[in-house]
Amino acid sequence: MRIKSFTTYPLAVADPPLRSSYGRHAPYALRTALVLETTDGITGIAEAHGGDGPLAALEAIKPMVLGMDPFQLTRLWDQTADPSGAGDRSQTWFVPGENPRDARTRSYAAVEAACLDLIGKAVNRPVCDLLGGRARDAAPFSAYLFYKHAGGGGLGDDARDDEYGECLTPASMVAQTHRMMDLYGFKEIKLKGGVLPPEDEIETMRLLRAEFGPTVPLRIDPNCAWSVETSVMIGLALKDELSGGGYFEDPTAGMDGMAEVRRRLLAAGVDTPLASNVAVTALEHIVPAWETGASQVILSDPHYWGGIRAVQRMSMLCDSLGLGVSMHSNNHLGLSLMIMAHTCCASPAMQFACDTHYPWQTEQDEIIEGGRVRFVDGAVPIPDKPGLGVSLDMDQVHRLGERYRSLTYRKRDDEAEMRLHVDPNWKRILPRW
Ligand code: GKR
Ligand code: MG
Repeated sequence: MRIKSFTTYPLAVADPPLRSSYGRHAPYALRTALVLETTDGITGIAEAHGGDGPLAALEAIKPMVLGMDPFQLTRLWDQTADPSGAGDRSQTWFVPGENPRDARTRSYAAVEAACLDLIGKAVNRPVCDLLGGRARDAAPFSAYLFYKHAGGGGLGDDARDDEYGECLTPASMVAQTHRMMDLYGFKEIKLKGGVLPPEDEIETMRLLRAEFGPTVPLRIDPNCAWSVETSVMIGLALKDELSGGGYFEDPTAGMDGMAEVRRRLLAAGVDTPLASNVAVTALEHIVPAWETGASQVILSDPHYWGGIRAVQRMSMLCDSLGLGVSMHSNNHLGLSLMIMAHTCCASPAMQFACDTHYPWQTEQDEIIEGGRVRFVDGAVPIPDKPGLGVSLDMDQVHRLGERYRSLTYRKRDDEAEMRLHVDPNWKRILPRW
């Protein structure tokens, strides 16, 4: 069995005007679908980061993939290695998917997922069962809350309904949470912070705890918007709200800043775990994060950490060091959701519910056949089907491709959206508070 074709499909997916310290989401998020076909006529599919940069990086490894035996993934990893090293893959300054230093791990990950999908189809087993067997049959996800402006995403005739409405106050965040929890059955909550002044975000977290109680773990992630001082102040203020299975994610930038926050919180008797998908984005960051105390929970991601098997390796390393493991997300469709679900089920140490942006996308933009993936009690069950368990609706893929080609932008730029709609002088400033 050899790979005889490699086809990429750029996609534009309607996305509401969500806010974070990066700025404001554009009306369409960018993704890429990859389809591999073997000489035996088996297809393997994957979803990856989008935009012209990640697309070109993926196309660049096509010559190495064509003619390849899909079982030889280890060799492909070596072949795609970047001789310049590029060890420092901190994402502090880049919106995820736009860090050129992740090009290798991102592109390899897409090919690996598509190869595992087609191998699963060849041997008639789900992907997570190919990787040593599953630790769980369904992958739990968390309610991923965002402050947002009014609007459901898309433009003009292609605009989506604004399912969650404007949410720029603590009280409206409670309403957003109720809706998302009711629709999906999530059991854990993550708030994307770094948007409103710290006192308003503290109030939001307090309202959430009062409303949902201590059995629903809470996390807050301001994407490094706070100084060490502010992070410590907020860590102290939210001591109770972040207890009981929650965590404090990337309050400040960099390994040193995170380690200092940890030291000061511990000295004040607060041992809330710090989590990161910014200071820690590669295997080589894990030991320093453990030694310095910069992170007690590491957020994996099968899209940019280097694939599903890389996440298995990183979660084993974390587990042996006594670190917790969770999973990061960016805007994505059902195909990525399935890659994330198989990854979670094949990684025993993943003890936190994974992040997902999936509730922010709609049926109209789904590219998998049969429509959106269904959640059961906040989790995605592994289907009793081979490979990733889903197939592509090519009409939808082409429709999202036409939309991609009609856009004036080809990369995620949340600052540009802020300047356009909110403040003509807006810049991402770290720390802002
Ligand atoms: O979608 O704006 C967003 C998020 O901020 C995303 O880009 C982050 O990568 O969710 C992410 C995170 O946990 O940092
Ligand atoms: Mg994060």
